[in-house]
Amino acid sequence: MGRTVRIIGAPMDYGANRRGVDMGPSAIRYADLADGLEGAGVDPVDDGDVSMPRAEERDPDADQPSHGNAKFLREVEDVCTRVGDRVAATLADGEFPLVLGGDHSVAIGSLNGSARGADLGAVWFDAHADLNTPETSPSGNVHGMPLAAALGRGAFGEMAWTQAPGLRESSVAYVGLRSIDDRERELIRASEMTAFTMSDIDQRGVSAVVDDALAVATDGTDGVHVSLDLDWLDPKAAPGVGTPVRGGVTYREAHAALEAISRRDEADRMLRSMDVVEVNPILDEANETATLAAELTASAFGKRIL
Ligand code: 6HN
Ligand code: MN
Ligand code: MN
Ligand code: MN
Repeated sequence: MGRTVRIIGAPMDYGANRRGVDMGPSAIRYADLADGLEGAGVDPVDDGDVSMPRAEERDPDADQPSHGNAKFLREVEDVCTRVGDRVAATLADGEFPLVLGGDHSVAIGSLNGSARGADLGAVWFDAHADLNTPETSPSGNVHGMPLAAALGRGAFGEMAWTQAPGLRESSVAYVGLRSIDDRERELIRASEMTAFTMSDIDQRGVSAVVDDALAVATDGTDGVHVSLDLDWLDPKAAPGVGTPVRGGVTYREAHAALEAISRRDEADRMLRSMDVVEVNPILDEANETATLAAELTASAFGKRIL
């Protein structure tokens, strides 16, 4: 018997600067995610979507004076608390939580839930560093802040709901960075995180880089959270994202990377939780990006060509 993978939809767009990313979970399901997972030998169970605060009540600045430059933080808290509780409950039942975004702010919930009572490592596949705080963010969009939130940096130090208790900075590895804000660059350099950029992938190949990222995230931890932001890929392969950055990994490199995750997981079952985020069907071409998201997820769980 394979593992049960519980699919948790988080149709969140409060953390991003454009609508449409809230349709990500539907689009990824429509792209036959469940069939792909079965093909990978795991047993998918769909847990449905967590509920969202009503769009009519959206007001980025309403009654949130103490949160500085972080839009819709109260809505993000509402959603991420529910995501975190579902992730923690899924793990307590011995199942694997797979969170479908939604914008990347949902990872605040995934990390919080996965790091309750466990030492967690994280591998962050992203063009962006997502390390802004309400103080440093140039946009105010919380999807550019989830790692800072989980690590309790800046104003997030006062917000217990954002924090991932068992996540140590030194157990976080980025893969594929290529768009970093100036303040984030300083923060990364001063941090204990490991950052592999696109240049590292160019020079060493994606499989070797992912193996190194996994070495960082597994060292002294109970398991690894994989966060897959689809803008990690080149926009040619994944056009349906809100913040595309050219120069990302190809379709083949992306598959090789997630296959490297599954090879390691086959050896020591280190994969603990995962989120797949930033798919925006409105910006997509014929559901190509959602289809890729579903395929890459299946690859992470061990789906092979032969
Ligand atoms: N994402 N660094 C930029 C910001 O607004 O903070 C972009 C963030 C993009 C976040 O794609 O998950
Ligand atoms: Mn089944
Ligand atoms: Mn991101
Ligand atoms: Mn990104």
